[in-house]
Amino acid sequence: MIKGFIFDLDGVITDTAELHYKAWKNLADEMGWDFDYEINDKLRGISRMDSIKVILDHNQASLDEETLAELATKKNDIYVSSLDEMTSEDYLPGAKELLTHLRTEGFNVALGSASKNAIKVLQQLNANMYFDVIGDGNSVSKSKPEPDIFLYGSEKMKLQPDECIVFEDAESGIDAAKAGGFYSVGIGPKERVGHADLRFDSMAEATLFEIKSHFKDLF
Ligand code: G16
Ligand code: MG
Repeated sequence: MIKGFIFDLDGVITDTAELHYKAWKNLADEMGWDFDYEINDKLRGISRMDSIKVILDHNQASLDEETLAELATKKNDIYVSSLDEMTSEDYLPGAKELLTHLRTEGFNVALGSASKNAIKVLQQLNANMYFDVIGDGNSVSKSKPEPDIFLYGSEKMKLQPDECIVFEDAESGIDAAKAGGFYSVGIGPKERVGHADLRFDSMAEATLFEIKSHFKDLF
């Protein structure tokens, strides 16, 4: 029986991927590193420090941990200031409607984001009221594809993993949901989230009606 939902933030509730891209691009240009949208897509759902390592590997470069941390902080400063522009108009189409519907039907709802800036993003969107539990990059130490962030959410909601559906736009996020024993909904192309139990191209199609129709034995 499904009693709860756990939502990833970036790429599911709002599209911060573009803002992350601009901030990484800014740093990469300064460092003379190659960085494009294809690599940016590989950073979906993974932590800031893991992200900079992916960029470094792509450029066959190596730097000590301390320099890496400094550069990641620099990128983060650019990213965080770009969040000031975000408003309550910046939900991905369909996201606010689904969150509202889940509230009216009385489901438990948690956030399960890898971002350490999730609170700021929720504030900018004015989205706090949709969540009973906030799990973010500060809640657990092991990031996706480990299931810890989703297990944090289900435990706080006092639910078992198989009573929850996880929404994710990242390959590593669907891997994490599966590793934890959750049902999963992938948002995005088949090549990225085709291994989810159910997939939609975008949140606009992810209505509660569609979800209930697919997982009909679980409602
Ligand atoms: C998000 C993004 C990732 C980002 C990560 C950490 O995860 O998708 O690209 O690297 O957060 O973000 P921050 O640097 O703000 O801590 P999610 O899980 O919300 O998709
Ligand atoms: Mg995401």
